[in-house]
Amino acid sequence: MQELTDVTYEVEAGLATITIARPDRLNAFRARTVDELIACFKRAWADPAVGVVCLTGAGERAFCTGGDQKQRAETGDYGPSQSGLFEVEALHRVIREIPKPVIAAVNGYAIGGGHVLALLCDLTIAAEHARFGQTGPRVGSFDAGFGTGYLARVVGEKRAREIWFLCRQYGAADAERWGLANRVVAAEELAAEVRRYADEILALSPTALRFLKQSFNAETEHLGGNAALAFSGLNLFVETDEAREGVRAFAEKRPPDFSAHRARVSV
Ligand code: S0N
Repeated sequence: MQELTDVTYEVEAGLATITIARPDRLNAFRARTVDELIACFKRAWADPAVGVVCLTGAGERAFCTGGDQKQRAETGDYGPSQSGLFEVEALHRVIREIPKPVIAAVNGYAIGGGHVLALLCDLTIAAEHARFGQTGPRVGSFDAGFGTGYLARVVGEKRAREIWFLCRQYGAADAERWGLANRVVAAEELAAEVRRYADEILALSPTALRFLKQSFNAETEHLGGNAALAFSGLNLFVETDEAREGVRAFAEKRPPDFSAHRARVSV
């Protein structure tokens, strides 16, 4: 595995913890971050000493705030990657496909693509100050694969549509009530609660857990096809003036003005 710069990886007593370590950008991911996350998930998959994986963010402010908008404003993309591709779709797949339970420890903002990462984890434990939400329609992006279809499975259609159509933020209590979080704890209790969940899981049959995870996944596997379509659409959309207005507005710390682009959906 290449040297880790954006992510840390540690294993303790059966629990692998993968931490996005870019706190100065509220743990937003660039292409390299995504490569490293995939490599860490595969390492946890292959390690017989690991039975549970925890995904979290460094510091106290953020789990992950999605794609790195500053990088995007600077270079028009998410920076270099090993393959030349921005492998977010592959990251989504490996979180689903690793045959070991994945726990999101949401220690602050889970926003945009970061919200989708938390959503895709098997279980979510949130700190009381966690904030959940999507921002794509404000910043010129969308995740119309698992980010819509699986979200609707988890929270229901009306709530999923509200999350995407209003781009609001929701607190941990709402997230627990809506089924986005299994449990909410005080920030200082988050790591201990993840450890307790992991220890209970580690006492169980890994083969039974593998079959169960694959069975749960089978019910929503068709959404992978939607995801492929959605990312194809997104790759085209991000080249438009409409999407660029979202990127520019974030960089300039002002609200976006999409009014000139309404004609596109009025045909
Ligand atoms: C998280 C928010 C709400 C926090 O607000 P708050 O508390 O007021 O803090 P800030 O002062 O705003 O933030 C502190 C510093 O952190 C930087 N920062 C925050 N988020 C990001 C980010 N995502 N990228 C880069 N930097 C970030 C701030 O700029 C600030 O820095 P300084 O102090 O220098 O000003 C608020 O920060 C917020 O709304 N953040 C943006 C969230 C967001 O819109 N994320 C992106 C959403 N879209 C995606 O994730 C999609 C990407 C994707 O999945 C994709 C996949 C495949 C192909 C293409 C794409 C694509 O979209 O292009």
